[in-house]
Amino acid sequence: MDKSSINEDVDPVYPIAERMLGDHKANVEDIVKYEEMWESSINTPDIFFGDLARELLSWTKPFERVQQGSFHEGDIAWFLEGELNACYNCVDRYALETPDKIAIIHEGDEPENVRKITYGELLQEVCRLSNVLKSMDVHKGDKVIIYMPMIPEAVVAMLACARIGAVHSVVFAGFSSDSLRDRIEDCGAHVVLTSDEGRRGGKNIATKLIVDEAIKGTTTTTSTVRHVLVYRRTGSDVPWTENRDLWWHDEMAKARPYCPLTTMSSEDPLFLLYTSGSTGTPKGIVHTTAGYLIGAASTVKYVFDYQPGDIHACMADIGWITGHTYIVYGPLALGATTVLFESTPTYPDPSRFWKMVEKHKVTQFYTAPTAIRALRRLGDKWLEGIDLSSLRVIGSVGEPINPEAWEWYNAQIGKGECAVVDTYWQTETGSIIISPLPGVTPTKPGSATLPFFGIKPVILDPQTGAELEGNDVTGVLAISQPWPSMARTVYNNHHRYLETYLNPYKGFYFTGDGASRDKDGYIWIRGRVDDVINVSGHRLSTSEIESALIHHESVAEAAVVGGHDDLTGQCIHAFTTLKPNVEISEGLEKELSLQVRKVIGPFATPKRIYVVSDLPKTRSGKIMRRILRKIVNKEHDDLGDISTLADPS
Ligand code: 6R9
Repeated sequence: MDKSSINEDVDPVYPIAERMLGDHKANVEDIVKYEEMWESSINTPDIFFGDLARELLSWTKPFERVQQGSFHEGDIAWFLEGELNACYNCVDRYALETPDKIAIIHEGDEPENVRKITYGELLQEVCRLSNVLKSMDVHKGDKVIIYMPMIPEAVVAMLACARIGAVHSVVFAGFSSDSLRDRIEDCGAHVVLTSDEGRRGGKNIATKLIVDEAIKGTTTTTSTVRHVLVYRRTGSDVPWTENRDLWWHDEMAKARPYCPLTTMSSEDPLFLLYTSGSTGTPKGIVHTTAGYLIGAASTVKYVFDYQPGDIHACMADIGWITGHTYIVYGPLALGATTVLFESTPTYPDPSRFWKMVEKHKVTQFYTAPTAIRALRRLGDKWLEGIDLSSLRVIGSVGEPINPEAWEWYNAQIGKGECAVVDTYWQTETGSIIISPLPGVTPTKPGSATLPFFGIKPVILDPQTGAELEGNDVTGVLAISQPWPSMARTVYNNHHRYLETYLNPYKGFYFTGDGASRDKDGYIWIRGRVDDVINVSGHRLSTSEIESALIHHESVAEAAVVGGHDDLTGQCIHAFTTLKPNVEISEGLEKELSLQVRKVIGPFATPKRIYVVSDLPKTRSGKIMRRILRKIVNKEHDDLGDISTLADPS
């Protein structure tokens, strides 16, 4: 984040939040009540979360102990001995009570294509698909890959897995076949759910073709995909492998619209989601059933101040954690109506989001700073004549939001009458961990403000690991006690879980982000302190991009660093050296860029590729990315200590 543009000295501002009051009663009355609740969530978590878990979830067998385990041991577990089913909690109980209530509003790629699905219909669809999965020999604990566009069937797929205890792993449909293959192999899935094609921004996306390519290249014997279930979205011709590929509609037509629920223990895994870390291959983050659901449901209730009748619209993709928690599990666990958006903020024009808010009378709207910045730049004329008065809470997530974007969002979208929630969290935290509460927390543009219930943030000295107490401190952000929705492990690699999150600072969960606590105790997130780059809220590791480049036949070495970008927050700068006897050819940079797109996906395309004669290295041969980072961010005068450089010139 550009530090020059933020001002921590501003006094906290109480949001007008008139719309919080109106017909609705806020879920937390005021800041004093918040403080009381937060204290009790920290000091007596067994009581606080025990009560919350009984209030928000339905159990087939009550839990006997609220929590056990510690950061020291890495053996955290919540709601022990309890049994429940996530699908029952998100679908059945509302289908029984209010079958005609709309569960999902699907706003298709073309604005006129809107589909509404009731809780009653959702239950039938989920049951049918659960039976189809069973007929494909999917059992409790098996992994299922979902590689689908933003259509209701993708949500049905997640819930059907949850119903029968299969562990879904949704892969963002912007990932390449190589990335998809890595994920299929890592989790050993036998079944992939996809569509013939996707539609986004008026263009077709060849999802089935990418799945075919991913499977063709599979190398291990354990991950041989037995079946690909294909939903017909566009009707285009797609290649077909007899016996392996099955049409969704054919199989669904054969299946019974009721499927019994599989009982799950609180700590049974609900899903895997791959995310980039600072080293090596992506990690399969494991979330468990009860703790994750509590985090999802309670943050929709408190951070988005959910009230019955609300229309909750999260603009993320279900391939990312934000889509899991705030399109699917959180809103549905509360019986809300959730909006599933298939298109882009600028298709067919930049009024798309706002016309959608008006059309569906959206009450909670949640998007990323990149989208806010882009729409702000395109001008306010795209807002003219559109009624946004249904909105009460507008949220931001994924990267630091600069105060100018915050102010625009507040004034132009919230009209100064909505609560603006800058929500900080991660794939690993499962749900929001630092955020204002609507109508309760005084806000400061650019600060995620105060911790959610059960979260005790600390700022540590990055070198010594000592806790920096009091206010006005800057360091790395860690959390000092376990909370229900935190990831439990990295799939098949608990060692990596410990090494990444719990061992860097013993006794703490390490977020990987830098942060300050200002004079009022407010948290300001400074961005990643590891080798993770955040482009438009998409998390990428520098080493993944480097290894994609090194696979190119001409490249000898590669070093990737994040540069500042006004629109996307960060952007990718890639430095490469060529193998001996390879000449720089015309179009080489383009070729290297294509290489990254092919290996990872289009969203990982470097903004700049520099072919250089040498990279700055220490005498022991380590590439000094720190220096490259300063160069791309135009901080030449402040290269820091370069005494260890082998060749300072
Ligand atoms: C939910 C999500 C996590 C990383 C995280 C941090 C950045 C997310 C933020 C934010 C500043 C916010 N991040 N929210 N930075 N302010 N409100 O985005 O998960 O994809 O795992 O990314 O995103 O750097 O560590 P994920």
